[in-house]
Amino acid sequence: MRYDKKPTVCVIGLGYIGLPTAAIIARAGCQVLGVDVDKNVVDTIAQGKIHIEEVELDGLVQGVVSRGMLHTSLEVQPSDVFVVAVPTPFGEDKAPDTSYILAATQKIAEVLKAGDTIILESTSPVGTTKKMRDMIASLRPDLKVPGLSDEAPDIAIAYCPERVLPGKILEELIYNDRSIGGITPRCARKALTFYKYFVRGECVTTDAESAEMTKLVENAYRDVNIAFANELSIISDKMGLNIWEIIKLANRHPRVNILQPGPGVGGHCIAVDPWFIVHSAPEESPLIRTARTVNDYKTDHVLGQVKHIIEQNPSAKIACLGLAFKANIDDFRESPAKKIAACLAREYGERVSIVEPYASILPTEFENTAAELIDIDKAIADCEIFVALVDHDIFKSIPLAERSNKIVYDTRGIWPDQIRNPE
Ligand code: SAJ
Repeated sequence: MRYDKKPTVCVIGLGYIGLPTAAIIARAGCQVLGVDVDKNVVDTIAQGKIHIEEVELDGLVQGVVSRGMLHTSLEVQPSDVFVVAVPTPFGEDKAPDTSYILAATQKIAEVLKAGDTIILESTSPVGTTKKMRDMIASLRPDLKVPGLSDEAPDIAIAYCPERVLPGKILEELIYNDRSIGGITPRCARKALTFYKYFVRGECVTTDAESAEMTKLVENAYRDVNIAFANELSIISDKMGLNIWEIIKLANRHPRVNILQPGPGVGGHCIAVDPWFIVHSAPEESPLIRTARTVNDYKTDHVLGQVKHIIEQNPSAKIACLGLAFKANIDDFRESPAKKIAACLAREYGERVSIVEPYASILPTEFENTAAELIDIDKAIADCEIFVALVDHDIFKSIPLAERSNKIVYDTRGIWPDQIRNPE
């Protein structure tokens, strides 16, 4: 199956996934319209600029916009392919909120024509792609939709989750394998033809529900494995053992590969997606639920231990190293490091300084605190307590000579040459 000429594409949602995806598709030679509800985002990209940080994204967007391959709009417009990459947050009760997906579907329905393909990329609870299909069927009774008619359908609908890692998005968009779940096999083939324009990894077709569940399973797998590492670190704190040494030794076993403990799990994916599984099957998912609880609790555990150290050293100044949710990125969303640093700033006022090379100002959580954003040299000169919260390369490079007189609490194991965390 081939498109006679490269399809026109409308990417809805221009965030961390939608914008890089739109730019890569445009670079592959498709005319792309990027749509977002935020006028600021639409205007910024229209000028060839970007509103998020991602390696090499600025040059790519600037290039495709200046060549006229990527345009932006607040409105969905007729296209051959629609790619939906909007957020799916969860509510207070951890129930997934698919309202952005359904709002996008409604907009697509207004401009949909026979021959079009709709692809959902947002992380979604199982059954969401079929919900989109049902919504299209009710809004556009003039179109034959897949799976609801014996005749050949007019349109194709598929689920194809992104699985790219922040910091490596452009590379992984091209080289990762993709699972493509069609409402019908024909839908999957249609979507596969599209992905072949820009994906070099293998594209494997399946049904929509399996692809939806696969995405949730991937992130739940990682969450459970990080929870194992975090639980081991809490146990080791109690037993007075060095968890970094133990994990390093255990991982020499050919079938053991324990992940790294940290201050908790951050970002918009791993700490959220497992709840979608728990919400669908609460009785059947004790392990996944407990992993979430352990990873959330790890942040409180770190906070408790750091406070203990601070209170034993009443005049010492404290440097919190890092706010990002993980190393070498400027993304502070749902970051346990930010949560810990902000709690310390609220409690210990001007004794607390923050070092975050990826921030130019402190996030809003630090409003009404006396905490200051300082550089690493000032922290080395002025602070007696170092709380290492993020494993940014710049922190790893601080030699022992510059830390040996510090009281160090290292949540990431970045300084194996330092005496382990004080009890
Ligand atoms: N973390 C640890 N210990 C580890 C690994 C990670 O504490 O050994 C922490 C990180 O510090 C961070 C959090 O977990 O706070 C998540 O980081 P991550 O690098 O594991 O994942 P994300 O959130 O950046 O991206 C994940 C990826 N999923 C998987 O690896 C299964 C990515 O491929 C997905 O595309 C992304 O979620 C997503 O959008 O769903």
